[in-house]
Amino acid sequence: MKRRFFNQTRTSIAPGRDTKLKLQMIKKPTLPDVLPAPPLTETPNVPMVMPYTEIPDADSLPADAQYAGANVTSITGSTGAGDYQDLFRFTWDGGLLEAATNGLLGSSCDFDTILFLFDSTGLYITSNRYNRGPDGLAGSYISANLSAGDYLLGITGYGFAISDSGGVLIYDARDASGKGFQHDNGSGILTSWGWGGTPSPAADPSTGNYTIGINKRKS
Ligand SMILES: [Ca+2]
Ligand SMILES: [Ca+2]
Repeated sequence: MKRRFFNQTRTSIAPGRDTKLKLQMIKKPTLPDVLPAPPLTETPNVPMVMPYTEIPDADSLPADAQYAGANVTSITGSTGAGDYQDLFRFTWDGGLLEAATNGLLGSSCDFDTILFLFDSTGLYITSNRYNRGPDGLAGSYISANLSAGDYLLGITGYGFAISDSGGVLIYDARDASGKGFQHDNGSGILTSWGWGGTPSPAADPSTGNYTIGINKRKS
C-alpha cells in the first residue's frame, strides 16, 4: 500500500504539460492558527533604585554636605568616634518624602539614630529620633511634603543637639523635664552640633552603621 501511494503522489506532481495546472490545484497547506499579538501595554512602573554609599565620611554642616544624587532611594554609611554626624545633600523632584532607619523602606541601623531634614540652606524642617518600624525595630522615621529642589538629610546618634548661628537650640536632645527625650525647639539654620544628652559631656555617644531608606509616597 505504501508503494502505491508513493507512485500516485509522484504522478500527481510529475513534470509535464499539465504540471502548472496540477501545481495550481495543489491545495495550500493549512497554516496553524496563529495567536494574535498581545495588545501593547505601558512599560511596568518599576521604581528606580538609586542607592548611595557615604564616601568615605560625610561632613556635618550645610556648606560641606556630601551630595548623594537625585531622587536617591537609600543612603548607607556609618558614624563612630570623631564622626558623630553625617549630612547629605540630595535633589528631590517634588512630592511627599519619607526617610527611615527603623526597618521601613529597606532601612536599617544598629544604633539609636536621629534623622534631620533641612532645606538646601540648612533651615530645619523636621526630625525624629524614635519610631518603631513594623517589625518592632527602633529607629527613626520622618516625612515631609516637599517642592522640587535640593535638601539636606542628616543623621546622628541620640544625645546630640543642633543650634543656629546665634547659638540658639533648634533641636535639643532633652525634653523640658530633662529625661533625655527629644525636644523640637522650633526652626533655624543648622550652624553647629553639640552634645545635649546625659551624661554631659558624652561618655559613649551612640554610633554605628545605617542605611536610610528614602521613598516618595504616592499619597
Ligand atoms: Ca560618617
Ligand atoms: Ca561625618
